[in-house]
Amino acid sequence: MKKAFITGITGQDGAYLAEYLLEKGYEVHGLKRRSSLFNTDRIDHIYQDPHDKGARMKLHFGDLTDSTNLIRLIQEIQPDEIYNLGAMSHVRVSFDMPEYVANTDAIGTLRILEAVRLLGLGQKTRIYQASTSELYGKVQETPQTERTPFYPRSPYAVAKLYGYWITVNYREAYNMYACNGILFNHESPLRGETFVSRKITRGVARIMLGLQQKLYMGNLEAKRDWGHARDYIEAMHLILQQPVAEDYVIATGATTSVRDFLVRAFDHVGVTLAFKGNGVNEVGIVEQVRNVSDDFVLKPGAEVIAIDERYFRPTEVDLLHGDPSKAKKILGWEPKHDVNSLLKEMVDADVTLMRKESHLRQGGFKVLNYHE
Ligand code: NDP
Ligand code: GDR
Repeated sequence: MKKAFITGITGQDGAYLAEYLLEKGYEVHGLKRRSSLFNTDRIDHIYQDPHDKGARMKLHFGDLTDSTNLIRLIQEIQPDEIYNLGAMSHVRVSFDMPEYVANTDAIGTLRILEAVRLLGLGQKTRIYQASTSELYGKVQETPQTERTPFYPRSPYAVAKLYGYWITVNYREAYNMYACNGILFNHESPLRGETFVSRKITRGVARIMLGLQQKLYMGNLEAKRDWGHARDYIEAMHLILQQPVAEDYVIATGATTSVRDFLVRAFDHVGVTLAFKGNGVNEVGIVEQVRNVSDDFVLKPGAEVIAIDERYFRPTEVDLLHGDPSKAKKILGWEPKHDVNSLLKEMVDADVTLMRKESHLRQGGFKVLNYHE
C-alpha cells in the first residue's frame, strides 16, 4: 500500500486530493494545524477513526514553520509521496503578513525537501510542490508555458518563487524526484470564501435570498484561467507517477475576467446585471429578473455591486492564461470542466448552503459564521 503525506490537507486541494488517494487505495497522512476551533470541515466526510483497524487516513498535528515536527513525522510515516500543499495562499493577505508567508510558503518548502534528504529518503519519497501561475505575475507573454519567464508581483508569489527553485535545485543537486505543478487558479464549492470566485458565488446566493444587499468588489478587469480543483488534483497525482521528474503547467487554456465571472454567476440564477459609472464609483444594477425560484427576493433596479478600494492589491496580476500542452502530451491530462460548468456548480452549491442559513434565521436561530 502506497503512503502519501499531504500538507494543507484541511484546505480545498488537500481535501479533494485526500479523497482521491483514499479511493486509489493509498494510506493518507495529513498535516493539520492546531486550531482553537475545529478546522476539518472539508475532510470530515472522509475521516476514519484511528481506533478502527484498517483506518487508512491519519491526521497529525504540525506546522510548516516547525522543522523538528516535520522531520519526526516524515521519519515515522516514511511516505512514498509528499504533496506540499500547505501555504498561506491568499495573495492580498500576503501583503499584510509578508514575513510569515516567506516562512511558511518558501522556507516551509525547504524544510520538507531537507527533511527527506536528511532522513535518507531522497530515492524513495517523491515530492510534489504546489507552485502557481502567480509566478508569472507581470505579463511577459501569453499563453504562459513552462518556459515563460517569471515576474512575481506579491509577497506570496515571491515566496512561491523560492519554493519553485528550491524544488528544482534539490532535484538537480541530489537527484530527488521533486516536481512543480504550476497550477493556474482552480476553484470548487470547497474554495475559501474570500477568493473572488467563491466570494461571488456565495454573494449571489445570499443576495438572491435576501441575506445580503450588496457585494463589494476589487478590480473587475483582472483575467484568470479558472479551472476545477477536482481536475487539478488528478494532475498532481499524475505528475508524481512519471518515469522522469519534471515541472508542468496545469490550466484550462481559456481566460475570463472577474467582471464576466460576476455577470455569468448572476445570469445563472436569472438576473441580468448592468454596470454604471466608472473606477471606484462603478456600480452593478439589476436590469432584469427572469423566472426565478419563489424564495429569490431580488427586484430590478437593486444596486448589488459596488467597488471597495481595500480589495485592490498594491501590485496586481492583470492576466493569467495558461498553455497546458505539455501536461496533455506527457501526462495525458485534460480538464473535464470549463469556467461555465464550474461557476454553475459553485452557485448551485452556495444557493443550497444559503437556503439552510435562511431557514435557520426564519426559525429564530442566529447564524454567527458570516464573514464578508
Ligand atoms: P487553501 O488556502 O484552501 O489551503 C491551504 C492549506 O494550507 C490549509 O490546509 C491550511 O491550514 C494550510 N496551512 C496554512 N499555513 C500553514 C502552516 N504554516 N503550516 C501548515 N499548514 C498550513 O489553499 P488551496 O487548497 O487552494 O491551495 C493548495 C496549495 O496550492 C497552496 O499551496 C496554494 O498556494 C497553491 N495553489 C493554489 C491554487 C488555487 O487556485 N487554489 C493555484 C496554484 C497554487 P488551515 O486549514 O489550518 O488554514
Ligand atoms: P488570486 O485569486 O489572487 O488569483 O490567487 P483571488 O480569487 O483572490 O483573486 C483573483 C483576481 O480577482 C481580483 N478581485 C478580487 N479578489 C478577491 N479575493 N476579492 C475581491 O473582492 C476581488 N475583486 C477583484 C483580484 O484582484 C485578482 O486579480 C489565487 C490563490 O489561490 C493563490 O494561492 C494561487 O496561487 C493563485 O490563485 C493561482
